[in-house]
Amino acid sequence: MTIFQFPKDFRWGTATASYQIEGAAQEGGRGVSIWDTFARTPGKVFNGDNGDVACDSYHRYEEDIELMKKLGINTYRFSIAWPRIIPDGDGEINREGLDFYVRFVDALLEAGIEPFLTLYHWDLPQTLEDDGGWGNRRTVDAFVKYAEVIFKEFSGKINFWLTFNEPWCIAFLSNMLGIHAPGNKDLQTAINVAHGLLVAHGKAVQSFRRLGITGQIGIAPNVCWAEPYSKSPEDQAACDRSIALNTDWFLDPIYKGSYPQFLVDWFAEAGATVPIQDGDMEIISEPIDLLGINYYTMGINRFNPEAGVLQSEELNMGLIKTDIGWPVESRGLYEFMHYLQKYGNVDVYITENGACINDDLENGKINDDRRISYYEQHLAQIHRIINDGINLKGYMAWSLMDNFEWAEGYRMRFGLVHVDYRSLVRTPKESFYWYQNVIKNNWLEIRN
Ligand code: GCO
Repeated sequence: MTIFQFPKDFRWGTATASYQIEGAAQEGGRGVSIWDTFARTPGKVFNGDNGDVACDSYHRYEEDIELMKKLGINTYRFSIAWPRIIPDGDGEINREGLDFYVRFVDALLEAGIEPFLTLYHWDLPQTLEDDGGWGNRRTVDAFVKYAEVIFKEFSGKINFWLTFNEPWCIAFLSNMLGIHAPGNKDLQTAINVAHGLLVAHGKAVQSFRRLGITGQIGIAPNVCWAEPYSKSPEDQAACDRSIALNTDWFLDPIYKGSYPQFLVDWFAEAGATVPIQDGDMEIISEPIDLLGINYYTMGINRFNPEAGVLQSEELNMGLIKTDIGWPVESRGLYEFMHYLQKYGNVDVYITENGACINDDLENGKINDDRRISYYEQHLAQIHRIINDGINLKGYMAWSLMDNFEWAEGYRMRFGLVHVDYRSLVRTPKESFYWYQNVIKNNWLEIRN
């Protein structure tokens, strides 16, 4: 048996996102988001599922907070639905929507749980998308206005802020690969979206400073770690492109004030350019305080001219996979955290990490041992990373409960708590009790 002790002030948490758990889509004055529209478009989401009801957390948040208390987390990451705050994107403020989050944040604080707030986890007001979305500066300005409403309302209560969750997904998964809302399939559109959201991020951080808001602010990219299939320079270059498009494409502008040139050149070959306006890079590189990192899996990649715009093909290496098909490989997290040191030893929180394991209730229990094993491996790496002197300060498991898994609908379950989508009954899984124990001890015991 091996014991890994964690630092005294380590943050243990879970994460969720508004559209995935709230439901109540037509209540409280909420406007329509691009995910409402996308989910209603035939063929986009598995089984035609949508977030109209989801986990009904809009009504059941007190029950959810009871679960968090039982779990023992000291931090909870959640996101605010912009269409609840400004239903048509940049018009009137909807006090009813704001009040919902005031009640929620107060209840978290009352429970002794630190709220970790994400401003944008993908539910863009549809009106803004109709007018060109993130590629239009109107959306950028509307985001800053929305962010300022939230900053002012929650200053003094929130100490941890994130502007955007997974910029690669917002830009490329949603606008080049077409898998997420709004579902465009165009490289230039994706690059425009990426640039628009970076400018929005920078402007929001500038407002945060100007308004003297409490706490620290940053952004949460998702990591794609990739290792080359062979020693050939082509395979290594393919991996470099995959890694860089997820992280460097966003973090270089923020930390260095410029895009990674090798990718700019690569995209130029494909006929796409970044629509940089005067002053943009100064805005984007406004210093931030922390980074959120979302990590799930890694790939073994090779160069293949047929493999999309990056010509980087992920190979099936026969590794153990979670039920969504992602290889279980914690090593990529370790490697990536060292790679990240090129930006300096910045404060990092793992803002998402978890496994899709679709085990269901059997005799009133969910024996999700494969999820426990996934968490064990990743927490062991995190312990190693901290021991290497890297400023990794907290860990948020994805997710507190099963929820709407975007294009996969409800069939893919990532929760520590099982949700019966008919009755909306919540049942803690075995992994919940396992995590509860880790948090209580502040150490990880490896079974061997
Ligand atoms: C994400 C997503 C989550 C997903 C999770 C599992 O940020 O990718 O924030 O919403 O549910 O990653 O795919």
